[in-house]
Amino acid sequence: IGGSGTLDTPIVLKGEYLNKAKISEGGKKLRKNWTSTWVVLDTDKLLFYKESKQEALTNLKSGARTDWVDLHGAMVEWTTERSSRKNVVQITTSSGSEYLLQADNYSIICKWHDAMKRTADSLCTT
Ligand code: I3S
Repeated sequence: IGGSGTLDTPIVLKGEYLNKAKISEGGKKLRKNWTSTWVVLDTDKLLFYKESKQEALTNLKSGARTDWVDLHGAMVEWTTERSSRKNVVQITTSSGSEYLLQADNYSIICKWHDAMKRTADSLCTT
């Protein structure tokens, strides 16, 4: 895939509601707080929106984006240790922040795991 979106106009490879918890920032542990979040996978980053899917899709530019993750140098892996929940994927950024993404449906989260891993791996050459 050539190019990448900007923060205001991401190239949406994938968008779905997932449960998200940020568990550390810059190496510092945070209190875990699971929230249902509209997650967008762009060609080089993940974006999180707190609005509904419809609002997020029609208004990607808005201030509804709560956070984003640079996938350059990020590690994407399954974890059974960081949560008692099932189907949890951990994303560790190059700046030392850690996020957990989870869905009860295995097939849904499995596709996210594969897509995020593929995206992060593809960035090694760009
Ligand atoms: O990794 P932790 O600290 O056991 O995560 C649990 C806590 O965040 C808990 O909230 P309190 O901080 O109020 O204890 C949450 O309710 C749990 O969901 C967290 O564990 P899971 O296993 O669900 O990720």
